[in-house]
Amino acid sequence: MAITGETVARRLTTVRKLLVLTGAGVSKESGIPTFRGEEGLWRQYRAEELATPQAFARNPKLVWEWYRWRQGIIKNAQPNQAHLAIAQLEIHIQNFLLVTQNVDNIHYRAGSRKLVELHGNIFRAKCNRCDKKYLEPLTGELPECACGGRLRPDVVWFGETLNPDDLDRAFGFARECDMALVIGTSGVVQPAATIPFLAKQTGAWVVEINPTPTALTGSADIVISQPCAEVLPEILSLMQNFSEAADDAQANRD
Ligand code: BJW
Ligand code: ZN
Repeated sequence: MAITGETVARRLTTVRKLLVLTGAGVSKESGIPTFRGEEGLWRQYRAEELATPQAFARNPKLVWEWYRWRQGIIKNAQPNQAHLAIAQLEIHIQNFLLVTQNVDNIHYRAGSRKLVELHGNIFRAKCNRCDKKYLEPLTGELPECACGGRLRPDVVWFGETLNPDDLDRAFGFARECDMALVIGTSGVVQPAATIPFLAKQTGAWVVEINPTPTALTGSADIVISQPCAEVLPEILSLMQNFSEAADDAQANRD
């Protein structure tokens, strides 16, 4: 593996507080389409045209149809090596937080528990009148709440605010961490896109893993331009080797 991966692995053996921020690219190798670029299109629509309260008010059937289509893909997908490696990092590094923009629940399925889902979860719904939460599967093309209100996916659409507790937790951790791994996000959607810059401003070492350059690329301390499901398992195994070597050296001194 390239020298950059080794450098990241060495840093991970001494990290005090690690933040991992993920986006759609982390689930790409599980077969789940990302949002932007050609492959982000669903029929002729772009995500920005469907993931809004206005789109839901105008055509709730169309929006539900898009979410049902995505739910189907996600249900049949499996966690990939990147999800699994991130779950392992949580086990090895005590002071850890995973902040994901993904709504696919796959980090959880891979074992991650110290997890903030900034944009919600596609397998939950909520009432647009009384805010009651429901778990999928729901019946009917246009599911309704017991109160008569309309149910909608429990995700954060453009123009809507994020859960303030989740955002505080993510921003607070970003300000305190000494290393941030930013994986598979184009970094165009706010406020999530601010997180790596907050970490950087307060002195953290920022690593980007993304085959395509983003607005963060120029500011990151290390950029690994490869698919994350290839790179992360290698970094994890190098990190474990370095830790074991350090433990052995310590044991020899004792
Ligand atoms: C790989 C890979 C591999 C591929 N390995 N990498 C300040 C300035 C300007 C605008 C705003 C602003 N503040 C707020 C706004 C408005 C708006 C916004 O940011 N707009 C911008 C687009 C300009 N933000 C909001 O409205 C947010 N709310 C808010 O701020 O409230 C307060 C407020 C309201 C109104 C006005 C002002 C303030 C809410 C944002 C909610 C975003 N929701 C969505 C949908 C969620 C539900 C669903 O899933 O349907 O979240 S949009 C969509 O984008 C989804 C994603 O989580 C999010 C981010 O996308 P992500 O993950 O980065 O995916 P991609 O596809 O963009 O990128 C994939 C990357 O992976 C690429 O870079 C690839 O190269 C890479 N990749 N394979 C590693 N194998
Ligand atoms: Zn209701």
